[in-house]
Amino acid sequence: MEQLTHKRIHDLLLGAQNPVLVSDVRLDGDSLGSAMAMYHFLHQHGKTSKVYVAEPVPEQYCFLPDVHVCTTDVSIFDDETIDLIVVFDCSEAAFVASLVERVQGNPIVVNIDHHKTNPRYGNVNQVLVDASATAEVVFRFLMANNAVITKHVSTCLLAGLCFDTNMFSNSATNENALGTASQLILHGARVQDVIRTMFQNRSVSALHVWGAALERLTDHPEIRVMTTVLTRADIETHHVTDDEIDGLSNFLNLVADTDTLFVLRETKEGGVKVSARSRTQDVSKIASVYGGGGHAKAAGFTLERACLVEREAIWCVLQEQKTLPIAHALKFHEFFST
Ligand SMILES: [Mn+2]
Repeated sequence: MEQLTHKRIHDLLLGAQNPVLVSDVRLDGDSLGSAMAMYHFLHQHGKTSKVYVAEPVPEQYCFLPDVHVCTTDVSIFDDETIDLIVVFDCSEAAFVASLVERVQGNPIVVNIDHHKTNPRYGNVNQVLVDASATAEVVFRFLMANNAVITKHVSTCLLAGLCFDTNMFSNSATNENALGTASQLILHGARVQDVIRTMFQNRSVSALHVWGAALERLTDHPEIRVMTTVLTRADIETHHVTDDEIDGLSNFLNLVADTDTLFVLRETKEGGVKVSARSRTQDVSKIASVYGGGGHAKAAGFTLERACLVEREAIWCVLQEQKTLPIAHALKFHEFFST
């Protein structure tokens, strides 16, 4: 089935007159790298495609070849000649629907992903949950179709793979991830650029914010959970973007002596975003209960109309006029055994 779908997507891509590639609504190294790899694949075949991103591409990704072709202009979808929309690394059906709706014609939607929570919203779905990254799904697509893997394609895919495996350190890292990376390096991926850009370029301000989060780490040893928080004040005083602090959960997950880790941070929109990472628990369960999603070992959700407050040295969630310590607010004891 996987091979058939790879071939079907190949036919659709090469037959399309006006294909548009779409990154996840929350842009990251994997959704962007995968979309850009496909852009280069199409380019090799003499086809131009547009690449839509819901937010501007962060500075750190400017090393990706031709990444400037990405556009945040949603009006590109007001075009009845669009006949194919390929979405990468995105589980949010509503986001995709909002884009597809704008097209007057009847484009085919191809959904390429690896998230367990992907609802299979496409006309064609290639959701491979055993893949460590969508970049690996794209790599498997290229191999299945005997495509020539160029330097540009390799660099884009390696960026995706390195991002999702946190540089081959998290539990998504398996032999396939390492095997794929090795193939990509053989095909000329700019490995040093990828590593440097993704992991070695934290600004002093970003590290100060990490420092605040480190100081507030709270241990719940009976359930092997740790939590920490970041407020808007932390983020805004240090002028760091949400994107810059994204790596914090991954970093803590790598170094903290716990099974499961929650990083809570206040969002611009007046909610609290919760990122969960675990070595042993399926955190996608708690994420789905709170309306989020993700993978077994890395998931997230947002508490709407909520903020974080410190009460007698305990960080609490204030929501619907109730102030509860994080462990109570998120009902940890229902999800994690003692
Ligand atoms: Mn991914």
